[in-house]
This record gives sequence, C-alpha cells and structure tokens, in this order.
Amino acid sequence: MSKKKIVIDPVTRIEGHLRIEAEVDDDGVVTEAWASGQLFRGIETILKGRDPRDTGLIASRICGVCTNVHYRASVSAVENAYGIEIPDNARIVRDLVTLSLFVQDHVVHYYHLHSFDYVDMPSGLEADTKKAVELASKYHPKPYHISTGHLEAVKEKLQNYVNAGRLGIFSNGYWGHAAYRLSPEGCLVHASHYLTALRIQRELGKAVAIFGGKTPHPQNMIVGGVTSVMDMLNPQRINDFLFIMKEAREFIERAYIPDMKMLVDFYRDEIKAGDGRGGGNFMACGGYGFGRDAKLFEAGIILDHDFNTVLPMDETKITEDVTRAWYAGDEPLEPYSGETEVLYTDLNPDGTLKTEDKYSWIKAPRYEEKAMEVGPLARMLIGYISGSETIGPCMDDFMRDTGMELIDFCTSVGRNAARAVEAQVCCDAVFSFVSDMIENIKYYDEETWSRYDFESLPKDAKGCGIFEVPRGMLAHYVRIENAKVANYQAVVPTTWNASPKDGSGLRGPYEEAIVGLKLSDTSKPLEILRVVHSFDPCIACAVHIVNAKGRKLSEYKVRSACSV
Ligand code: NFE
Ligand code: MG
Repeated sequence: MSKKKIVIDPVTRIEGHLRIEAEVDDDGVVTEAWASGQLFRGIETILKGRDPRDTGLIASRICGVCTNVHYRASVSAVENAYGIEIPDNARIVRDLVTLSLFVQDHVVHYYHLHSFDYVDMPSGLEADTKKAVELASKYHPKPYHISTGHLEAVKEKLQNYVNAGRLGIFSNGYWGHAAYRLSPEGCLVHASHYLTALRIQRELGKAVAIFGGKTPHPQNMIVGGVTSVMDMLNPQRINDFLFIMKEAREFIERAYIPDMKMLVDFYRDEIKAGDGRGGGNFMACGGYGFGRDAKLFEAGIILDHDFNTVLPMDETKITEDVTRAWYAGDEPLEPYSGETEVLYTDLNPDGTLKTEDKYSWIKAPRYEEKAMEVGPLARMLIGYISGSETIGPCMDDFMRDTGMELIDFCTSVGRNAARAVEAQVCCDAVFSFVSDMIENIKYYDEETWSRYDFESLPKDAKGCGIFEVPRGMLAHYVRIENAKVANYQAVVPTTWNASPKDGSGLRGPYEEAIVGLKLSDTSKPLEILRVVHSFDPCIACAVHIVNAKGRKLSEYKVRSACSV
C-alpha cells in the first residue's frame, strides 16, 4: 500500500504557528502524524538574571491570548519560592480575573476559531428561518436571540457579504465539504450566535479589565498580592463585573450549551466512531478554592481511559524531553534544571520536517514518561469522576440531554462539549467568589497585599506556580540565586498537548489523536483540523524570539495555503 504526505502549514484559526504533517494510506486513513511548533520561544532565557519581583510582567508577554495567566504563574512561583502567603482577597481577585478569562477564551474558541470546522456557513443562506427557530427550540426553551425576524436579518447580513465577495477571513473555508453534517438551519443558528458572541467576548474582555486594570496583559499583580484595591472596594465596579458575567451566563445557557447539544446530535456518528480520540491519559492539578473546603477543579491523573480510577497527581514526576525538539540535550530533565539551549537542525531540502530527527520548537513534557492531555476535557473528566459538586451536576445535565457517555467526550466534538460545560461551571463559580469577597469586606478584611521586606528574604530559593488555565495545567518554575533569577522554565498547556515525539518515539497528544482518522478528501483535510482545533492550540505560548539589537536571527517562510 502506498503512502502520501499531507502538510498543513500554517494551521490557521489558532494562536501562533503550527505545522502538521500526516502520512495517509490509500484508504485516506492517517497512519502517522507530526506536530511542529514553528517558532522559537526565548522568554525563559530573557528572565535569567532578573530581579524576581519583575518576572511577572515579563513572563506575561509569553502570550496575549491566555492573558494574565503567565503573569500570575510567575508571581506565584516567586511567592512560593519565598514562602509568601497572599491574603484571601488577593487570591479571589486573581481568581475573578482568570475565571472571566476562561469564559471569554472558551466562547471565542468555539464560535470564532473552531465552529466553521462543523458549520458550513454559506449553507445557512438556504435555511428556512421558521424551521431554524424550531430546531433551536429543541435544545433550549428560550434560545438566545432566535426569532424568524432576527434570523432573516442574519441571513441578509450573510447574503450581503457573499454578494459583495467580501467573505474575508471566511473565504478560504472548506465550504461544501462532504464531512459537514449540520443542516442549513443549524448553520444559520450558529451564524447568528457567532455574531452575538463577538459582543459577548468584548464584554468579557471588559470584565477581565475591571480587576486586571487592562487586557491583554493585566497589570494588577505584585509579589505578595494585588493592586486592585480601589476596584475591590468600589460597589459600582463589582456590580459592573457581575452584570457582564450575568450576561455571559445567559449566553452560555441559552446559546453555547444548546449549540453544543445540537452539534452532538448532528455529529453523533463521528463521536461514536471515536474521531479525534487520543491516548487516554489526562492530567489536572485542580484548584480555585471557594467557601470553606470546596474547590472548582480537582487534581488527578487518568490513564488509558480508565474512568474508574483517578490517581493522585505528583508534580515532581514531570520531566521535559528534547530529543525530537530543536534543543540540545538527550536526557529528560525536571523543570527546575531544565535547559533552553537551541539546536536547530533545519528541514529537509524539500521543506518537509525531518520526521526521524528533531522537528519542533515545542519540548515534550512527560509525566512518568507518559504523554498527557491537559485542558477542559481532562478537568471535566477528573472532576466528574472525583465527585466534584461544581462539575458533577453540569456534566450530568449535558449527558442526560445528549446521551453522551464519558468515553464520547474523548473525541474532537467531545472536547468541545467539555469546554462548553466548563464555561458554564466557571461562570457559576464567579458569583460564589464575589460573595466570598463581599463577605470579607463586610467584616473589615480589606487586605490585598502581604507585607515583606525583600532585603531579609533568602538570597537563594526555588519555587513553582502551578494552576489551571483555559487550555490546561500551567507551571512556572523559578530558581533564585543571589537574589536574581538563575533559571526559569515554563511548562505550558499547549506544550503538553502539542508536544512532539520523545526519545522513545512516543507521540504527543495531537499526534496520537490524529493517527487513525479517516479523511474523506485528502486534498481538504478538514477532519485533521477538527482534531487539532478541538485542543484550542496556542503556539504563541511556545514561540518567542527577541533580539534587542534587531539583528536577524533566522528567516522563516510561511506558506499561505494547505498543500498536499
Ligand atoms: Ni497562549 Fe495558554 C492557556 C497558557 S496555552 S494560551 O490557556 O499557559 O497553552
Ligand atoms: Mg518551557
């Protein structure tokens, strides 16, 4: 049987620069895959030699999508190194910023980055608006902004774009592809919510900025606490925040979750076929405490899709392997002593990856030598199986209404369903966090910063900041020597999910999830895009190149279309 190579470079509608190569047999089945991060990150190197109190602002620039999380992880790593406990209100304010980001990120990901892998948008023009209202009403009694009048207006808007030849960013979609299943009415409902989601995500950006100061790259954190004191004590600011979150909650309940149930209905065959199923290892560190003992996310490990057992997660078992990445070193290293020494070995003369050798700027993190999937799916599975009172009821509702089982979530469509459920869980939790904060303030606990004297802190220390962020578990590790940063490593969610193979040849999660897919048209690998997008890649979290003198370090050629 002959094999051919499919190259997708760049993968669009993600953050950053990702290349996928896949080997396909005569039946259109993917037999091997390689995921390659195409640019170098240098932030870890830039942080060396800095004052530990400054790392947050620099690390923040790792990414402007999961904005605030690298800032927070970095500040937390330094606090952990020095043994500084932050006040309860500071933690809540940090949680409010991060959780509103979760919701914004998830809404943007589904509607604006990913939905068109499932929604054949131009076919929405053929929809019968009355039938579209009936369809949407199957999934919620009061669907968000769905009436025949509103849908006629959406159709007209779409038609105007098409007539004017101004499909813009949509013009290169695989419209009409045989793998699309959603009816024209389903497409129209999605197109309508796509437009509404533009406004909702903008409002959520404001919510992030209320306590964060601005977004992207909020500026409200310092080692020891937060600076958003006036916002926290101003009832109007709290009210503005709650107002936006309430509006977002409505959108999630009446648009996002029902649209996801509709997607499950139309793509049930793909779910049952296991399209996009990965290796079955999941990991989460849990966190976000509220009330007395309750937690939003649970920590744990699931191996080989065994949903009867959640094993404890031990962060000391994490290593990074660079055998197949463009760095020097052939021993897996624990992150405190991790190295970022570039060893670029180039592509083949024909421009393809050296698939037997090094082929990515992304390192390969492993947990006890296993590749692990992180993210909303991992969190929802681990939380559900651990009996979480925050996650359990939302997952139960979704499973009851769709007939989905836990294994069905371990697919491309299922990852999206888990993400939608998580958006609901996060939105609900925000209200409890605000109540906790108001309760503290009511009893005169207005502390937002733990005082410390930098000069009397230890000169040598090491610490880590590990917590859940929209795409999975994020960890920053700092080693301080002589009151300066001696070594810094960030192990980022997309590093886990998009990792290349390791020294033993074990595939990363994207690669594992792509292998075995059957493509209906190898010249338009829509099924591969569905898998990759379902993880919500952010390669920017793994790609920074900075040279203060503006000297050219390397030249990269980016192809503008998918080539076969
Ligand atoms: Ni750049 Fe990020 C999130 C982090 S990604 S988007 O969520 O950390 O891997
Ligand atoms: Mg790293």
